[in-house]
Amino acid sequence: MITLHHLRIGRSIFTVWLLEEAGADYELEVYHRHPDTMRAPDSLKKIHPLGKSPVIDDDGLILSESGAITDYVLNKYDKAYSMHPNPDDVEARARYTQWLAYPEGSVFAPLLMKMLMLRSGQDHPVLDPFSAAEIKLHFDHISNQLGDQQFILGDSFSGADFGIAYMISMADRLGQLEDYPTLKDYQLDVQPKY
Ligand SMILES: N[C@@H](CCC(=O)N[C@@H](CS)C(=O)NCC(=O)O)C(=O)O
Repeated sequence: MITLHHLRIGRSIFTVWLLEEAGADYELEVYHRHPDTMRAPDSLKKIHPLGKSPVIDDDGLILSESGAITDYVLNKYDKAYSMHPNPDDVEARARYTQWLAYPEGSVFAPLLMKMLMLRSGQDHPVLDPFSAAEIKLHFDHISNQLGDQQFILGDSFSGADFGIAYMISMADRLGQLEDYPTLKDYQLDVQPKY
């Protein structure tokens, strides 16, 4: 059985959603952030040296990184390939992998910069314009990819939607979606209902 080491509040709620959609057999081990520093407790480092969440333990296989966890869980549970492309379809698989890696690999960093600047309550002459330009670049790109499709890779929901949904929800919380009404609608369409 999978144990999800789930830190509140953060991206591992999207891993809970993944496990639910995949019909996986799982349990939660819940952790809370330090109220002042907002960092994870040291006990998470006993599970994985980075001490970050999500981390899963599947009968001794310890796996971090939300995109890798999505890939693993769907390979294991989505045998009908309803939420991820069959590896025999090499091009579809490559496009899917690109959109699986993109949120954490490219979109998160400028959002984190923005979040830390808002938390500091100070403008920064270098980081502010850089993060604003990067956020615009990435959310224009996501918005163009989405177009009038319901999901990021077309008309059916896939593993790539979990990471994209997390970035869009974070951007919304940071007040960055005012120019992207379709991304606000996407959020309402794809968020978990439980
Ligand atoms: N790239 C990693 C990021 C993991 C990560 O930074 N998780 C945050 C929670 S949203 C965390 O554990 N932060 C606690 C800390 O750094 O102390 C992934 O995709 O899972």
